[in-house]
Parts: sequence; C-alpha cells; structure tokens
Amino acid sequence: MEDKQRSILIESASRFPPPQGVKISYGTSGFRADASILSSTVYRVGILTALRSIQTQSVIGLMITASHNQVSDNGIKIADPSGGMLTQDWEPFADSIANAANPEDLVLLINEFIKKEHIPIGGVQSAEIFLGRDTRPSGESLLEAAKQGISSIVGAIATDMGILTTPQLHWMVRSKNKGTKVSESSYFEQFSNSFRCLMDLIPREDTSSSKIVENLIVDGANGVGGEKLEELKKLVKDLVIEVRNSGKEGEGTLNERVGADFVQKEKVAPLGFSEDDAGIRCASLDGDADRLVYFYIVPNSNKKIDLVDGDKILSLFALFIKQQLSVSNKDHPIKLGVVQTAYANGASTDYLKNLGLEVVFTPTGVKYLHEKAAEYDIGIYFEANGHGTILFSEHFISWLERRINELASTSEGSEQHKAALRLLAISNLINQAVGDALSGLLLVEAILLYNGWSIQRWNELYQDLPSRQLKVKVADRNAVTTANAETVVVKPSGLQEAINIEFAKFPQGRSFIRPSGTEDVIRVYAEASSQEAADNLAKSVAEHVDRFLG
Ligand code: NG1
Ligand code: ZN
Repeated sequence: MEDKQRSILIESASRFPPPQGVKISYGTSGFRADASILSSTVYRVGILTALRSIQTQSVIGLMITASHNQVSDNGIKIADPSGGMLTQDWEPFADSIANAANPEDLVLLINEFIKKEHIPIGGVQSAEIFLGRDTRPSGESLLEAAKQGISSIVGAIATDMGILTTPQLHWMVRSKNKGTKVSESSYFEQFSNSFRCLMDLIPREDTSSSKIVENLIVDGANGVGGEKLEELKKLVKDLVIEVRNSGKEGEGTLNERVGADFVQKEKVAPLGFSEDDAGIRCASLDGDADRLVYFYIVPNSNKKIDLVDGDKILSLFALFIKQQLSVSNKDHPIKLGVVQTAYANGASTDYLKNLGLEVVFTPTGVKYLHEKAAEYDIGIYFEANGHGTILFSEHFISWLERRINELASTSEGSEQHKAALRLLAISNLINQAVGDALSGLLLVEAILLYNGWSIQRWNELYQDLPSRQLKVKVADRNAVTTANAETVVVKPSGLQEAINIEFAKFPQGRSFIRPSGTEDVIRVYAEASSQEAADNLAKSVAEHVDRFLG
C-alpha cells in the first residue's frame, strides 16, 4: 500500500473509533446492532465495498437497514455485482476489519487482504458503490460514515441512491452491472409492465376471477415499503390496494406491533387492523420490504389471524410454474427445484413433495437459499418468514425465448404459446436479485386472479402443522453449533439428545434450535399435531437450552 493511501486511511479511521468491549459479527444477512455503536462498522464496510468493487470491476451496493428489527437498531447489507448478497468468502474479512481495535490494526488487515486477493489500490483504479438506506432516523449519519469509508480508498466513489427498500438497491446494482437502466422509475416500470403483461395472459372469459380483484390491504410496517407501494400502485391499475402503516408522520413506529415479522411470529393482526377487516385479503411487509406474508383476520376472534406465510407463497408459485411448464413444454427436461429451511412448516414440505417437486434444505439465511436455487433452471426459494424469490437461469431464459418464437410461428395464441409467455413474464416480474416483497406481491395477486382464488381458497392448499417459535437469552449464543441444515445440535454435547427425548413425546413432533444471526438469542422452533403440543414442546426445549447455556 502506498504511503498516501495509508495516511488517508489512518486519518479517516481515527474519526470512527470502534465501540469499546463489543464484538461485532457478520450475521445471517450482514451486520446488525444498536445504531449508536455502528458508525465505525459502517465506515469500515464502506472500505470493504470499495475493495470489492475494485476487485470485481463492478458496482457494489451498501444498504443501511436493520430490516424487521426495532427502530433504534440499524445494520448493513452488502450487494455483490449480481445483486445477490456479498460472497461468503469475504465474510471473515468483514468480521475482522469490523473488530480491528485501532487505525493501525485496520490498515494492517487491509494490507494483508489486498495482497492475498491481489487487489490493486492507491493507483488509477476506479470503484463505484451505490448507497441506500431505509427510513430509520439513524440512517442519515450512518450514510455519511459509509461515504467516508468509501472515499478513503483512492479512486472510489459513492453514489447515494436515496431512501429505498433493500430489494430496490439490490436490483439497481444488478441492473447497472448488466448495463440496463437503474433509476427508481425504471424499477417501478419493469415490475408494473411485467405485471400488466401477465394480466393480459389471463383468460378473461373466466368470470370467477373478477371477484377477488376487490381490496387488498397492505401493512407497510411503518417503513420504507409502504411509501414505495404507494408509488407502485399508481402504475398497476388492475389492483385496488389500500396501504396502512405506511410510515407517514404520526402513523406509528417502525416494526412496533406491525410488519411481516410480527405477524408471522405472533400470529395476530398488526396495529391499524380491526375486526371490521375480518375475512379480507391482507398482506404485511417488513421494515425494508424484502419479506412478505399474507393473512386474514378470523371473524369474532379478537384479531386472531390465519397466516399465509412464505411457505404458502412458495407453494402457490411452485404450483403455478409447474402447471405452466407442463402446458408449454412436454419433452424438454427442465430442472425445477424448491429450496426451504428447517423453519418451513412440515406440511408445506409434504405438499411440495406430493406435487412431485424436488425439495432441498439449506441453513437459515437467504445467502444459502439463493445460492442453492441458482443451481436449477428454475429455482424457487422461500423462508417461512416470507423472504424469497424465483431464479431463472440464463440458459433457461434463452431456451424459453427460442421456444416462444417457435410457437409463435407454428401455433400463435395457443395455450402452449401463452403458457410459455406467462413464464417469461414471471421471470421479469419477480426480482432476480433478491427476495422482494413488492414484486412478490404483484406475482401473488396475478396468480390468485388467474386461478380465481380467494385468500381462503389459497390457504386451503394444505393445512399448516401448529408451530411455535421462542427466543432464549443465553450467555454466549456462539456456544451452539449445528449441522445438517441446522437440524442437529453438535455443541454443547448432550443437548441434541435432550431435544430428541422431548419431541419423541409428541405426535408429529419436530424441534430444533440455532443461534440467531441477527439478535443475541438462541431460537427455538417446535411443531406438533396440536397448538398446545407445539407450545409445550417449544417450552421444554427452551428449558433445556437454558439449562445447558443459561
Ligand atoms: P436469524 O436472526 O439468524 O434467525 C432472521 C430470520 C432469517 C433471516 C434473517 C435476516 C427467522 C427465524 N430468522 O435471522 O430467516 O430472514 O433474520 O433478516 O425468521
Ligand atoms: Zn427485511
């Protein structure tokens, strides 16, 4: 590293001292902590993104958000050139620089890393980083720290894309690197146009579909998603969407008893919804709009809901794609795969397998699911909490385009031709960079319309096994290690045996634990044939966790 570059780094790093006595770690989807201790981390991640941009000669994204966490938290997500999450190979470097004790140590670590990775810095190299942030009040000053980190690498520039949803920023990074338009309006255009395209391919003579065009009510978690959905809905005339908890002044606090995480974990309606909404199709976004769940309020139930979670969104998508594939193509072998995690409801896995689909499991975190889904021609992945998307391989898209041309000349307007066109429309409607609540919502709505289904009919695809999730505070969550896509506890020894004894007591019992990658807790999941049994199983497993680790 040249002297000039070194002194710029030493000088700027001294303005962002790390918090004392706290270890910061790169978790399930980046860094997350109380916003008050994050500025040094954001500054250092700014440096990291500049290095990654130089190495890949592509634009990298840096998003400031703590997703579904409380408003006083903040965090950082990084978008790689493809629009996906930062390559896992760089996570150890992210971890080590975030924890460097002083500017000298930081420079030492950077120096070592750029030598190992052959990253030329300090010369004429250029780098560009797109910055985005959600609506958290701490976002503005953290954004400044990110800019300082980026500009401390010679030749690197930061482009502030403003307040965005996480998937919007990932989409912009992907688009820029593919050489297409990147503005927010082009994002809205792409998704609203492909929605219209799919709508035009719906057989209109089927009048049963018109009845579900009625209201959709969306809970925007008082975050950035509500605001953006207001924009998007102006462009999609076929849908009537009412946005609540849209983040407007005075409407409520971000993620506080609202949003997809709250709805999915607590299984009650968010604030702003009442008995008057019973039976109506509702959806909830999370704080940065990369998660989507649906629900409806059960009449006379004290705002209890029937949850239509990520597993059911996945099932709706998988069923539709499978149908369209079998109509559009009889002979060409297409690899269609479904990716879930251990949190997927057991009933959803059975349903998908019964459809004849290949279902595979990965650990929690979309970085793992995304990577696995990318191995298929069409890979559909979802976490139960509503984060997911559908990936179409380039190879498959070229094949599909050829097929569409062929059919256009031999049987234009046939069902076969239309099914192939629908698949192409889906590939443009569903965000290819990362799970996106807004794009996912448009696809759900289009499929429901196509099928003429109410949310209740959709929910009947299969019946969820009752489940319960709990969190346990422990002294050191890293004392737990797991294997087999997090279904087996390896350490501390003896804990898995104790869990096995518990779930053997319950019909259809299943339970697992894992350290959270976004909060300082151990998560407990339990599933069984009745709610009471699932609750009891979760409780007794939580007690074992406390006994082994408390
Ligand atoms: P952790 O805290 O590691 O469980 C949570 C979600 C993940 C993922 C990340 C990122 C659950 C049980 N876990 O991770 O699926 O979405 O947040 O936001 O929902
Ligand atoms: Zn999120």
